[in-house]
Amino acid sequence: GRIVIATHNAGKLREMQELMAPFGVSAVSAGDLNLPEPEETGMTFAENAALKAHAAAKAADLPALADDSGICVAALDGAPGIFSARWAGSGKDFAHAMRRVEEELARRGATSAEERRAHFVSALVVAWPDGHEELFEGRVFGTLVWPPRGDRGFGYDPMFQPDGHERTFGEMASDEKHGWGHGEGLSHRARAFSRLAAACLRKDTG
Ligand code: ITT
Repeated sequence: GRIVIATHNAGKLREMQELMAPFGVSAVSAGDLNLPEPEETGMTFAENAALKAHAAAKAADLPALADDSGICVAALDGAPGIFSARWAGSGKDFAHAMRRVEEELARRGATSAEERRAHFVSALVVAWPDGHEELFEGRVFGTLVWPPRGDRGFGYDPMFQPDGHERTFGEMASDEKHGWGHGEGLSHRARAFSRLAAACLRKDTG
């Protein structure tokens, strides 16, 4: 079968392709098909993932898989959250977005280790052209470091150190960030994919 990966984010696309590789499904990206980018008007990760997946499924007349994700900082009342991409501005400047997180923490006097807690969320929605959809979510908890470390990954990776690890996501090779070989995986996206895979297995086995 063929599926559309409904993202225009290159870093995310690469990870989704890697995470889907074991399934042997042939995937084409929304960018390759020149699909328009729908406006993300939802109030939750799940709503925005559904918006993107349904728009791509309708436009391409193929099943589509979308990821809506972001980083939630407890001491910032969950910000940037669903606005994680938007904090980088039109120039997609994530050095700036990470600095903004750090400045917001300082402004609020959030300096203790406990106040540097954050988690990533990934909401994956598979949508079919007939309007059917399925949702899978994953999250990973950790600590925000400053200054950022590492130049791998994308987005906020250099600032995020997952619990139980010494390296930030920005210092990890993608296999390590996915956490392959360790149960449900490590990253929010890998964990959402584990849940998707588990649901497919349940379906196949009745
Ligand atoms: P699409 O909507 O086209 O998929 P986008 O970048 O706009 O691309 P989102 O609206 O889901 O995607 O924004 C998610 C942002 O959250 C993304 O731009 C990153 O900055 C951040 N993010 C999500 N997953 C991440 C990860 O694994 N590592 C680092 N940052 C991540």
